[in-house]
Amino acid sequence: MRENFLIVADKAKDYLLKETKVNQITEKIYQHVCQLDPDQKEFQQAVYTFLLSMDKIVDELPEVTYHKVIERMVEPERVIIFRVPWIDDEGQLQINRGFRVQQSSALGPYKGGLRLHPSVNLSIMKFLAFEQVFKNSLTGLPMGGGKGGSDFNPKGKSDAEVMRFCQSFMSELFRHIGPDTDVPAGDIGVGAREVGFLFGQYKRLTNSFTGVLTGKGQSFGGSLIRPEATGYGLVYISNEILKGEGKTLEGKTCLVSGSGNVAQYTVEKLNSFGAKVVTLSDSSGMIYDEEGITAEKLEYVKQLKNVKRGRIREYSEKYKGATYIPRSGNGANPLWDIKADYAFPCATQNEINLEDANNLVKNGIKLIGEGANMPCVAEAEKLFLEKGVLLAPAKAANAGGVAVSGLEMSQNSMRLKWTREEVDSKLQGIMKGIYDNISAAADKYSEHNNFVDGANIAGFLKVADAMIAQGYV
Ligand code: NDP
Ligand code: 2IT
Repeated sequence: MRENFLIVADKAKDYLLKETKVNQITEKIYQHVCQLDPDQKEFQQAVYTFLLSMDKIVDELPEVTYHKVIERMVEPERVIIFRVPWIDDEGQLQINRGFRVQQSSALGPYKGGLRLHPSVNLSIMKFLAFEQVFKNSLTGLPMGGGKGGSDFNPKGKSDAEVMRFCQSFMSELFRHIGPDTDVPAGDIGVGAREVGFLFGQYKRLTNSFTGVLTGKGQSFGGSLIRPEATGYGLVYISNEILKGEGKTLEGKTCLVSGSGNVAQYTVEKLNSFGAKVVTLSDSSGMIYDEEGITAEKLEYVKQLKNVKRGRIREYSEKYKGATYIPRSGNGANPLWDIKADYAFPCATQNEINLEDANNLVKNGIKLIGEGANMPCVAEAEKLFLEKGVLLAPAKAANAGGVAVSGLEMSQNSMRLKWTREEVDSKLQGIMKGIYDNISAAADKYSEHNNFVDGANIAGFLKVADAMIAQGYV
């Protein structure tokens, strides 16, 4: 039954199943998930990889409590699906589907981003909400987990169209969220512009100015460092992991994929640690700049992507030393076949398949820092762990974004604003805390440096204890 999820990379089936010890308790939970929602492949994959870590502890846990809790965790507390009608610039009526998956309120209000991308469906929403619960747990801040979004495609839409969409989306969502209930933020396709439009509409509908969204503009309650937080946090925790092995970022060559929020600030922070980033990408293709993406070039990328909303191809027209390779099909991605020390996938789920992972290993990669959520297929993660590649899993590695969202909530509740230095130093402390926590859990329950198990187990235990204390709800 567990092979179900292997639709993602069918040919790796034998490889994966060969050595995986299947535990009867988690196998039953996985079977149930697959039977309930056989078409939700991304959600099944997220549950599958989580359960592999649970296998390490499940036999030691008292059945009536923790096992039942795992069964409950894979079921969202609430799922809201709604229609989003809007009118385009030509006056045509348009319709999209909106989602909010309120996965867990065990540790605090539901918390997690909104994604606007044509690929959005219930499976993707559920996988993201599921991951968010354990990520938020690892931050140490009082946040539950959720995720939302729509299959609306922001590409090629005018500001006015995006605004009308966001207002319509919030006209339904507002009744399900609130500063003490559910606090959305950005994700793919949702940045400062969209959060602003959503916030404005929430304010009109409720006649209240509250911290109901994070990632807001600086003039109306947004936290300093929130735009930077995911990328910065990714580099901070990667640096901690490398330090643990006596390695550094200084002078090292890095691969970064994507060119949006997470990718941009990952490059910025890698540069400040003295590393050299040689790639970026978008859904159309990738650029390879052997000289490195300097601060000046990065500024160009920010303008290109955030203001002009252009394509990464234009980078190679501006900087002649760079090569552009258009994306072709679903095979190996040439980006992951460039020789480098460290790799930071920062675009989207399953962007590293087994072929890519083999290329990375063949070229001697030393660390994978997951900026995106679930960027590696399960077999790729397994290969990295087996080959001794340091793997910073998304739940820990990209938690800096939601951590600073949590700090934005605190600032909003206190009605004050911390300085850049204050927020950055808290972010560094949180990322160091996550590293300490997941490496201790890895040593205790799994193997040294298995941060995948470390993150899943440390994240899980806190949520489980809270659920048990609250009557298994
Ligand atoms: P953005 O929308 O700012 O950027 C996304 C980037 O990834 C773009 O370059 C986009 O290319 C590319 N991309 C998106 N979808 C695909 C796809 N299906 N195939 C190839 N490329 C794709 O999003 P973020 O930077 O915010 O998010 C990137 C990842 O990081 C996501 O996995 C997100 O869940 C995760 N994340 C984000 C956080 C945040 O605070 N924003 C926090 C934690 C995790 P194109 O322009 O062509 O669409
Ligand atoms: O995946 C994520 O952690 C995010 N998109 C950020 C969520 C948040 O609430 O800041």
